[in-house]
Amino acid sequence: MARLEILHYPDPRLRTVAKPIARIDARIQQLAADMAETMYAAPGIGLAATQVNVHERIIVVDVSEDQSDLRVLINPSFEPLDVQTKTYQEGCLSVPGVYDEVERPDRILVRAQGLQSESLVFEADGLLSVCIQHEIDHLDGKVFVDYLSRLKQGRIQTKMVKEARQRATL
Ligand code: QAP
Ligand code: CO
Repeated sequence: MARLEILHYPDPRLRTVAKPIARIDARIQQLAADMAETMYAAPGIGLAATQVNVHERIIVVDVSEDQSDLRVLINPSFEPLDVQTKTYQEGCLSVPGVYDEVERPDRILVRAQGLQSESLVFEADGLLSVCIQHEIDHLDGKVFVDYLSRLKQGRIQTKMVKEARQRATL
């Protein structure tokens, strides 16, 4: 097990589109374990491989209160189940200290593979739905701040660059 380093916005590597995973082997199982450890240590409720600079389609999510509901989703996709949307206050381990509202479909159907290559198909709503959509966005090179106004994006970028400079000159 190992904790992985998390890329911070506006790192251009967060814009990489991740490749499908063809074979779920020991390497992917190790990656999933390391991603889960990294997410729990943060602590966070979701992490995409893109955020740890691995550009393959795998995410880990656990929206439970007590870290009891880990989901590892490989090659995940979703479709909205109705037109209803919901607005949530989102955050991101790649944009620490920044939270803002994003509107997304509420009820979704999720398809993915599990760690034993099994097919997973399930419905999600509420926080789990938001979190899965947020993490799939990462695999497509998107960050939640992309949904905010240009003005807010600019302010967030300035804040993040300033904080990165401060960390570098400690
Ligand atoms: C995505 O985000 C998410 O700013 C997962 O200082 C978040 O785990 C989906 C975190 C909210 C839906 C709603 C953020 C930790 C964790 C921070 C996270 C921070 C420390 C974010
Ligand atoms: Co994120």
